[in-house]
Amino acid sequence: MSDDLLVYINGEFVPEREAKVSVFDHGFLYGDGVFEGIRAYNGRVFRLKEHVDRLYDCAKVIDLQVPISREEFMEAILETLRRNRLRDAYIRPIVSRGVGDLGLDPRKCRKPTVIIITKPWGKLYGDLYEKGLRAVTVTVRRNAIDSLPPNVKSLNYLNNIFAKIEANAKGGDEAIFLDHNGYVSEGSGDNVFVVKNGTVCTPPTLNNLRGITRAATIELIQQLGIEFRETNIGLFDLYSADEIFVTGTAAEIAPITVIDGRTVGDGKPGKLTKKLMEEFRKLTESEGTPVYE
Ligand code: PXG
Repeated sequence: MSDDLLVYINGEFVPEREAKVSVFDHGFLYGDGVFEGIRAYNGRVFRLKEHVDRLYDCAKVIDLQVPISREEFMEAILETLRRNRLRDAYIRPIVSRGVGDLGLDPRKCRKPTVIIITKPWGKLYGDLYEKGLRAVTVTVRRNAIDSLPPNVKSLNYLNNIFAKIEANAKGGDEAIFLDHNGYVSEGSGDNVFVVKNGTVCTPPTLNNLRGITRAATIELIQQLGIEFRETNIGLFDLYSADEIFVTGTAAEIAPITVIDGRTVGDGKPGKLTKKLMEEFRKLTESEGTPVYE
């Protein structure tokens, strides 16, 4: 069934089996490109414009000109969902530098490659939304902000994969990065929040991805009248937190109940975390760009 799904490649819809890129594409050779992760809930795409805007911002930062307009990109995403008759889906837009030669020089790549993959999708962490995730901080530091800024959702995710490998080895469900100053940065594929004495805190976005779910969560926190602070977070704050949760398109809002072997709060998903999970579910059910109307 999944084999019949169509993938958008440079304006054409190609069956998954035949959806291929050149070995000379610099996205493949060097991780030279950018991507997004978007969700559709019940026939509506959540925060479509925000995701496409971030994709174009990231492309700009790596000096990559996306060959179609933002409007065309959004329409291509909707059309890919329609062709695949999907209502609940994970959407993966990719823009790579395109086909070049074996040299690094991006000027050799004449035309960026644009790909949109869509897949049926459920919950990333299964029953861990009730039980909570075990998180571990990792030795590998988040990419320095003055080398590959973590704000760029680039195709070069080795830093994140390093973190995931380490988390796997340590028996963690998710890795938490520190930056080179020892400040909490983010998870391998999500942003981090801590709750202490009723105040929700998350790091400013200089050392992490400007998560769309992070932004939506902050809106919910403020609408609910919960105290909120954007502030640097250290290991002390992490280990002494009443609640910890992560946010991401794939993860949604997921509670962390163990951090580096220490029990968070009473070891169950926290009260504010559960409230935000509930409100986030309502939000994804009530807004979004309609795919089929
Ligand atoms: N930080 C990083 C490093 C991410 O990759 C987020 C935060 C959350 O951002 P959004 O906008 O989604 O709220 C991400 C999201 C996965 C996976 O398998 C996750 C992401 C990308 C690819 C895969 O969990 N990114």
